[in-house]
Formats: sequence, structure tokens, C-alpha cells
Amino acid sequence: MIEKILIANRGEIALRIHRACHEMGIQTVAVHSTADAHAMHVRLADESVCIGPPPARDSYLNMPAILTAAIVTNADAIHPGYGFLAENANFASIVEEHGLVFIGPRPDHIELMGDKIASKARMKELGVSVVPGSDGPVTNAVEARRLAADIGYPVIVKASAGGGGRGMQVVHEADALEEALARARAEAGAAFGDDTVYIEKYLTRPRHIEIQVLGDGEGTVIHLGERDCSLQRRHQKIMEEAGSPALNAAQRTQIGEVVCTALARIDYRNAGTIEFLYEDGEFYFIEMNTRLQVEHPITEMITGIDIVREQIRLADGAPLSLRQEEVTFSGHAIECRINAESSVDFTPSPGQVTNYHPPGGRAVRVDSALYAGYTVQPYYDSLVSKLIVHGATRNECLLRLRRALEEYVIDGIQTTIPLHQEIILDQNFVNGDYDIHWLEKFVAGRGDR
Ligand code: MV4
Repeated sequence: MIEKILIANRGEIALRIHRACHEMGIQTVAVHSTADAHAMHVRLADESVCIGPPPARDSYLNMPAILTAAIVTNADAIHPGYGFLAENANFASIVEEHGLVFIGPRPDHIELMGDKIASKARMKELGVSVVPGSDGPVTNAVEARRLAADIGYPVIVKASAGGGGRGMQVVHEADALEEALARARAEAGAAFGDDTVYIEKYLTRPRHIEIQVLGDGEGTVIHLGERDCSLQRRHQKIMEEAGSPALNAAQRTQIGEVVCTALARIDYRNAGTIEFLYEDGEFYFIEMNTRLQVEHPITEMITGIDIVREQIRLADGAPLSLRQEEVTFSGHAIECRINAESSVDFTPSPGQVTNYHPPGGRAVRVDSALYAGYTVQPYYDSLVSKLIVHGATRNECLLRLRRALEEYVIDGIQTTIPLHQEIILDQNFVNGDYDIHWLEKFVAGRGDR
């Protein structure tokens, strides 16, 4: 039985996990850097351990310090949250080797999905459609030219160790291919210590649609529907919706079944998200994330399922608490990521929050570790709050979101609240008519305020 969990993270996600634990009667251990001694996640936890100085590599990425903290506090399990060590297969193995439960997928599945070429090949074998491309590493320019001519330009060169948009090159014509290949290789080598690259057909105006799954590790996998994460800037998601304005219930069921069948065949365990590009009615697998995601609350809002609770139950050997037929989708949910940044030029805005008043009322959820007097640190990512709103329809959700954004007071620092207020007034956004490039154009096209 899991009775005490060490939460190897900080900020809003550490609070989110703490809340699930306490509702389940599980004790929590917070870990923190010296910069986070006064953080909300430390205050709420039953116990806390300082694991190092401010830089993440010395604290939240410090495996020996985190394992030691788990052992000395007698924790039974470690929840990694997202980011930091969440998708480090080596960390998951070491946790298990120490007799602790890793609340997440099997280390071999984390490793498989971290290798973008291998994961794509495996998903294709398992019957999931993938973007047409090299189906393996591309090693020389002659081979690349033949392949690109075959699939047709534009093509994209991606790093196998990449993901999340790092080390990609779009190529529009044969004459630019050799140089792009060399550049992608060099960038991948420098960034990941692995210069393996592959080629895909470049989709020019897709949406980014991802499917949330839960697996019991014994061949049962259920899906909790999709999230549309197309609203992003420089590969950072800004706003997410569940469901996607582009899909209907039948399409949701169909892609959900494809994904569950595939992951059931590998006995996938715990929570995961399968990312697709969606264009002209077709889904193309690109990557799988083997972690709890930032935007998981919108799925919770439309399904009523507590994903973190399910993660903990599954890690403790319990069965899934519901069957696919029992998963129902109700209404619409939107998450706004509120960053401590200028909403004009996105420069970071750390500093002290002088006044704090989060919105409330019906169907409004705020996941945040902020409080009046808290100082936003410059060392970590700038996400300071997630405003999540539900409505019976997308329109009701948008009206409630407008009201909630109006109510939200965060003084002392700049935030991206004004950006969200502008986005939700845009007619294309209101119509759900956008792709992965829409927000960048919106940001570039608005006047300075
Ligand atoms: C693509 C693509 C178009 N065609 N692959 C960027 C992040 C990484 N996960 C994959 N990415 C893309 N892969 C093909 N074949 C366009 C992107 C892409 C993107 C994808 C999802 C969300 C935002 C994006 C922004 C720019 C490019």
C-alpha cells in the first residue's frame, strides 16, 4: 500500500499532486531548492526536504538528493510531475531498484517513446497512422534526396532524440536539402549528444490534437478523449481545449480506439498522451508523452475523472476505476496558461506578487501555487497559474472564461492574462478556426497596447 509519496517537483503541479494524495489519505513529502524554501508546495506538504541550490540541475534534477530524501522520509513512491525527471527512463529504473514505486510508465516504455524514430516505427507496427517519411534514420544526402523526391516537398528534418520542436528543419526544395540535413544533424548533436535525424512530409497547416490514455500495465487501456493544443507560440502551448473544435464524437471514438488497441498490445502502464498532427480529416502520429501533462485538467473537467488519483491507484496495483464504456464526455473545457511574462513581448517578469485574487464561481478551476507576498523565481519556467473553465457548450465556456479572466488579479508582476483576453475576442478563435501557426500570426499582427 502506498501511504507516503515524495513529489519530485515544484509549483502548481506539486500542489495538484499533493491534493490528490491528501484526498486519498496519503502523506506527502515535498522537495525544494533553497530558492523555493517559502513556496506553497513546501508549506502544504506533510514533510519537506531541501535538495540543493536554485539551478534545477543541482536540485529538481539531482537524482541522488531526491532518492535520499525519499529514503530518509520513508516514502513508498515518487511522483515526478511533468518536466524535470518525469521522462527520464534511468531515473524511473533507479527509483524501482531502490524498492520505491515510480508513479508513471515502465522505464522501457519511457525509453522507447523518447526515441522518436523507434516510437514512430513501433506505433506504425501497432496500426497507428504516422506521417509519411523515412521510417528510420537518414544518413546521407543521396538517400535523403531520393526520399524527399518520393514523398514530395516540403519535407521536415527532425532529430530522433528531439521532440517538442527542438532541432527541426523545414525544407521547401531539393537544392536546400543537403544543407538542412547537415544543420539538423549538427544541432541535434550539440543539443542531445545524438545526431540521428529522420525525414517526414511537412504538413503545412495541421492542428495539434492529443489523446489522453490510462493503462493498467496488463493489457487494458482506456482513453479520455482529445485535447486541441494548436494554440502555441515557439512550441510553448498557451491555451488548450477539450474537446477539439475540429472533431465530432464519432471521430473521437475512432481515434481513441486506434490508440487504445495499440497501447494495450504493449501493456502500457499509467498515464500517457499520444500526439497527432491533424489535417484534412486525417490523424498522423508524431510523438508520445509518457507523463502527466500540464493541460490534464481540461480532460478532468469534461470526464469528471481525477487523472492523478488514477495514476496513484494504478501505481499501487489497483485496476482502472472505470471501463471505456463508463467514460462520458460532458461539455467543453479550456485552459489558459498564465505565465509571469509580458503579454506584449513575452520577456520574463519574475518578482513579488503584491496582491492576489483568483477568480471563482461555478465551473472555474485555478491550479496555481501563487499567494500574495510570494516571489516568482527567475530560475524555473514562467508558468504561474492555470485557469481552467468548463461550460455545457463551447460558447458557454468562452463566456465564463471572459468573466474569469476579468476577475483575476495578479499584481506586482506582468502576466499573460491580457493576451488571453485578446485571443478570446478574435473571430477565428471564437469559430474554432485555427491551426498550429494561428497564434504566432495573431501575436505578430496585433497592435502594441
Ligand atoms: C511537424 C510539423 C509539420 N509536419 N511534422 C513541432 C513540435 C514537434 N512535436 C513536432 N512539430 C511539428 N512537426 C510534420 N511532419 C509541424 C510541427 C510543428 C508544431 C507541431 C505541434 C504544435 C506546434 C507546432 C509548431 C510548429 C511546428
